[in-house]
Amino acid sequence: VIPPDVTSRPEAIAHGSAAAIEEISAGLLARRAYTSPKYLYDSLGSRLFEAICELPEYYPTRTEAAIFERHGADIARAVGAGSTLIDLGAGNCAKAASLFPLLQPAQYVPIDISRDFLNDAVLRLQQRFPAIEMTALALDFSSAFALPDTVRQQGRVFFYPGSSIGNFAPHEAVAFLRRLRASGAGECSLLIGVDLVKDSATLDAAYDDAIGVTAAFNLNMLRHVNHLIGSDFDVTQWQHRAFFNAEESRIEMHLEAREALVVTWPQGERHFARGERIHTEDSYKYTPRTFVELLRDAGFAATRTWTDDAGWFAVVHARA
Ligand code: AVI
Repeated sequence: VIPPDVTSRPEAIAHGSAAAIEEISAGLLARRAYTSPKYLYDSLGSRLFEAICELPEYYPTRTEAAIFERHGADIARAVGAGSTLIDLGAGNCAKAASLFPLLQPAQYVPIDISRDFLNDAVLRLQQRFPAIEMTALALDFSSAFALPDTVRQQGRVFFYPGSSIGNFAPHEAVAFLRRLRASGAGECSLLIGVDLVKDSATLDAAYDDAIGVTAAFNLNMLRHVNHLIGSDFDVTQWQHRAFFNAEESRIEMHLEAREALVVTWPQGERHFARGERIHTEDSYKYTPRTFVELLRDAGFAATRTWTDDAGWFAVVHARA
């Protein structure tokens, strides 16, 4: 199966809106059907992703944490104390909060699309860390955004952990990082986690775990799409497929039809042959060199990279 044209995937569309319906329909009707990976994340999908992070096969979360544990002092020196830590996709803010004692930011700026979730998390965090000024921003940082004046200008550090950058195609990642640099308005830096190329058996297992949590995460997208566009996907007719595409240096996730079937929704219908797939996510894997090149392309230089002993994951600090 040839992957879909990822360049044509718009990323900044509100869920359930007419634009979302149009976007999902276009993907389902494309010659090689695809959906944007953002539709993996309804409330069940987000909880399934949290469960993925605890799986023995899914090494990125714990490997990144181990790098911060081991090289924390060095990373903190590179970032500098008294920074303005801008947390992209902060969620419950737990990852950044675990680094506060180490990084000692003067201001913490968590950004997430979910306002209620964010406000609750920040209220609790402010009580634990009263000395850190906190400014929560509910916005979609995947499209262009401007930081308000309440965000301090000096020492801005964009924090983007978890290798979420891997869910962008490389050219999209460059465009995204360039936009970040522009919204940093002047001197800023980036503290970012990135998953590295490794043997394909390890990669395949991380995205196709033995107890089927990742399969459930992928299949749940069909229920989310049913909810958003009124389609009649039957999840029992589909199976999870995930594999490393070495040529493209990415894990691909697909849903594959177990039998010939038809899916209908108010704006369209699509026949799927047995074995036909919907491409649901890419997760690009880099080498330290290819990732530093990508950062340079985006205007970030003077990088420092820390990895684990096995070279499975990297944390990179780069200056704009
Ligand atoms: C969020 N993102 C970094 C995950 C990844 O590894 O690409 C999403 C994921 N998809 C399947 N498992 C995890």
